[in-house]
Amino acid sequence: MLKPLFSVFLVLLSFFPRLVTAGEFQDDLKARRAKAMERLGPESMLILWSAPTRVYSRDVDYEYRQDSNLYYLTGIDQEDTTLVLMPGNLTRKEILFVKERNPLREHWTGHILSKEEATTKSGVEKVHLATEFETFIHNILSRQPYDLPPYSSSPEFDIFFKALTSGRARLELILSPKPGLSEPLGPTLEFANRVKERSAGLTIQDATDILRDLRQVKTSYERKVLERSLEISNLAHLAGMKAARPGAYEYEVKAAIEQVYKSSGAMGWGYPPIVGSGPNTNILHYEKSNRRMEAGELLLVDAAANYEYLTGDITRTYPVSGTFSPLQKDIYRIVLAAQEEGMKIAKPGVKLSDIHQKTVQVVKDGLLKLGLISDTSGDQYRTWYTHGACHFIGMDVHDVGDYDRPLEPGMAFVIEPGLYIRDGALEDLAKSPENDAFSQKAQPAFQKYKNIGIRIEDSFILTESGPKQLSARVPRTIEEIESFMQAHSRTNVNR
Ligand SMILES: [Mn+2]
Repeated sequence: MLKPLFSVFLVLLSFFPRLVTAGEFQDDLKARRAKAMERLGPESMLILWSAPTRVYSRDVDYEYRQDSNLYYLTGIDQEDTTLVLMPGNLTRKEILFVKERNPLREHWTGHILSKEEATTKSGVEKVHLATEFETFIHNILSRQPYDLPPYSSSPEFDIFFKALTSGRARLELILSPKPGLSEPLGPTLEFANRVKERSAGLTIQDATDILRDLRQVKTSYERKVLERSLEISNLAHLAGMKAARPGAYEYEVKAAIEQVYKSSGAMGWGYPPIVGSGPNTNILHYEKSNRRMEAGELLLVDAAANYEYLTGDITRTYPVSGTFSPLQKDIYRIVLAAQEEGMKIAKPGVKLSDIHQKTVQVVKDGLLKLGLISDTSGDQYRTWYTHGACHFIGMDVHDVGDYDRPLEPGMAFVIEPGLYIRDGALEDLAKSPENDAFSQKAQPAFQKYKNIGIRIEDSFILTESGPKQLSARVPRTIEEIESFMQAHSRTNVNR
């Protein structure tokens, strides 16, 4: 009886892509570029480059990952792509440069977009070959039209050219984050410097904030894709929980998670899955996943898929044997309460730092009761609560966003308090009489709770009617987790 039902579910899932049509994505890309151009103004030119390919070893590359900003404005995930926006132009406001098709190269490494295909994908009408970019820039900066008939008197580029003449023109590039003084400049800064030396009348500006501000508020198209991305991540977490059991290796859980990503049409992970058992629950970005988990231990899993360039962020910590020990429950309850209090205040007008502060209050009270801190007025809690509770999510798991900007509908973020009773934390405290006293006082509680690391993380999108928890399908409370783990333990014959 279950089988037909399951196939109905699969059929329903396969309908999903039709909810998000190709045309809808292009319309959204056009709207994003229009908004970017509004911010840029008519006297500026924005140039965005694609991400480089990266060598894994010898002649094998890593899987290609497009630059988030370029993908945000073009939807093109091919290397050697450049987007130019010139909002002041009459018709050529958007210009794309793509690499040339090459049958032999395509025989080896796959299809290269034709100019027509690049237009279909991105909605950008004017497409040139990447090899033309140098001439294009040279022409524009010398106030020579490009791609117009010879001796044409078209005013196509007039606004930008006049701005160049009068010294008001701006070249907008992504110049952040800036490299350190002894680090190489990187291609964008080098380009900026070359332009500066050759072209007067042009101010070079950092467009980072323009893209940041746009990406911070998700479009309705992005909201749909992000929801789908998190649906996949939810299923992946459930699969991971089913694979966890005493005697299993961390990588078995990791494999179960990634299997769901790949078989659901996601590109893969949005960040490498963190699957840490026992003492490894205390390693924030643990990547090895080669330890065998033992009965009675906790497993911390922080994982989410990259689906169509949108990534959520979910963490669950659960007992591999199916039941929390009383000591594990003590810590778990604090983290859960902190998260729930944080969730209560996640509303428009609030800042992510307010939510973090709310979690800090709850954590301080809880730690004091367990004897892990002796004073709630200072920073003792930071010994065990070592990171912030909130960050934005989106194209990047720690997405761009202005943290001083109050929350508004369309913003997506996580709430992820965590407590890590890790070896060495008390010894690491700066030497002072106060810290020595604290360390001494906390020692018995530390011995009791040591090696317990717990983080609970959920992804949210703020909608017009309040926050929507996109990871709600993954068991989160002690009761939910225990009943799920027990229902799916290996001893259950119906598994
Ligand atoms: Mn996170």
